[in-house]
Amino acid sequence: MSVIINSNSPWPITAKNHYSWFSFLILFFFLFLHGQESPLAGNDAELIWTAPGDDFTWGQANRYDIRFSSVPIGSDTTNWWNYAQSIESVPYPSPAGFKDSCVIANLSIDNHIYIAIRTADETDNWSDISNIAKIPSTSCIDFTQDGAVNILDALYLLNCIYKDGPPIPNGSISDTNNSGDTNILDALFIINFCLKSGPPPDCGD
Ligand SMILES: [Ca+2]
Ligand SMILES: [Ca+2]
Repeated sequence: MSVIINSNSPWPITAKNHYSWFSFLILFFFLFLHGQESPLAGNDAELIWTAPGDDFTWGQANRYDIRFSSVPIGSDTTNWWNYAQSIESVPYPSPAGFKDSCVIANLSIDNHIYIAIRTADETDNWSDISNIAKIPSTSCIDFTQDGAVNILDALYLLNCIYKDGPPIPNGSISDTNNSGDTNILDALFIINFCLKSGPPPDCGD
């Protein structure tokens, strides 16, 4: 029996910036024992969604197609999808209702990133496009200007505020938590964002 998948809308997908504690330990290993730059090459985002199943909310789908772009999706979703970049390492769909996830590595921090999923059954009946997950730009807190946001940026901010370190680069914001002043809480905001899935900074549109 041919089954049409309706996987585009039962559950929303979410995306969050993701850093593992392993990366955190590696980072400090380099930072304190070798005094080198962070080994993290860019921003990773963890995409989490609920498996839609083979027939709306039950069964098991056959495969996912996950794509992302820095271009807002607009009204022409087909055109957006056709020009969006595919993610190579996607998981095999779990039974309906279970959580699926994947990590998208080395995303640019200079733009908002938009991500969507389509799902197919065993006969390649493809669903419509899911809701759009949005990862905001975080370039305004990349104080080290290395194309990544991590704990080194928090340390840079602390060094600037309390140790007369290098100034905050043009285009960056030191009041990361938007409290009206700059202090250690702004460095903690960055750490919370990078390591504890805290809220992202507001770098504007
Ligand atoms: Ca940085
Ligand atoms: Ca602040």
